Amino acid sequence: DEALAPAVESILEAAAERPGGDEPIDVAARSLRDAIERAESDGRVPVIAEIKPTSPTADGTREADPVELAEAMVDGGAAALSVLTEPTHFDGSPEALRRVREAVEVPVLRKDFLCREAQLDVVEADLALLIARFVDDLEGLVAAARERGFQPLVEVHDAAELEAALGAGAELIGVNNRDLGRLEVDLATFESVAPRAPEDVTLIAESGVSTPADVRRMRAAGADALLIGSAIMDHGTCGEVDVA
Ligand code: IGP
Repeated sequence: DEALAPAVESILEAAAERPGGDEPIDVAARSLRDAIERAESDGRVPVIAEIKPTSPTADGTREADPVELAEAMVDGGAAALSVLTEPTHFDGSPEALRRVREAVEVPVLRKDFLCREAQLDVVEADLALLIARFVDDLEGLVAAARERGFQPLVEVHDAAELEAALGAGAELIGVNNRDLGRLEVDLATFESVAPRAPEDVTLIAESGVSTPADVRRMRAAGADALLIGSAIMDHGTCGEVDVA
């Protein structure tokens, strides 16, 4: 197993310490699959636009208000949103997600490094990210997320993790083009993993999509939707990438 970047090690240490909620929450989730279908039928590329104040690979922190960003993203055509709730390296917060979800009608993904069931109970969201590499009992956490009404989105980076995600019952799978060892992005990651997924899985290409050519490349490789953070945060709109 390849070593993790030091920043990722420290994110995981912090995540292991983070408390959960006191009792299981119960979410009436907005369907990501419906949101993707709506975008397709309106002729928009299905984009999940991410609100990420900073990250281990960003230079500096963006100060913009999450709710203003969220509204601009939805106006710009985003099918869904992703909000970082990780506090130590991404400047995220559950409170930002709560405010965003209240302000928009599209599905909202909770982007974090969840490792325990009770950590699902911190804030309501439509989708919860579960990173295959970092979750010990993936099948258990997928089931726990569903019991609460969340749609689990399982993140993978290679064929073995894809198998683990499928074995755990994942129906929504994100292929992260960024490898958490060297923190480098390679769009060929999605291209190599996507063809191995069954037809009925919803596949999301994550990370490193920043130009219309990147969008076309991921769509050609079978992406049902694209998760885009930095490129949209830096342009303030989906307009730049929202081309077929
Ligand atoms: C967005 P980008 O390169 O468009 O900013 O990437 C998203 O894929 C990335 O933020 C991400 C992420 C994660 C962040 C993918 N998986 C897991 C935190 C945790």
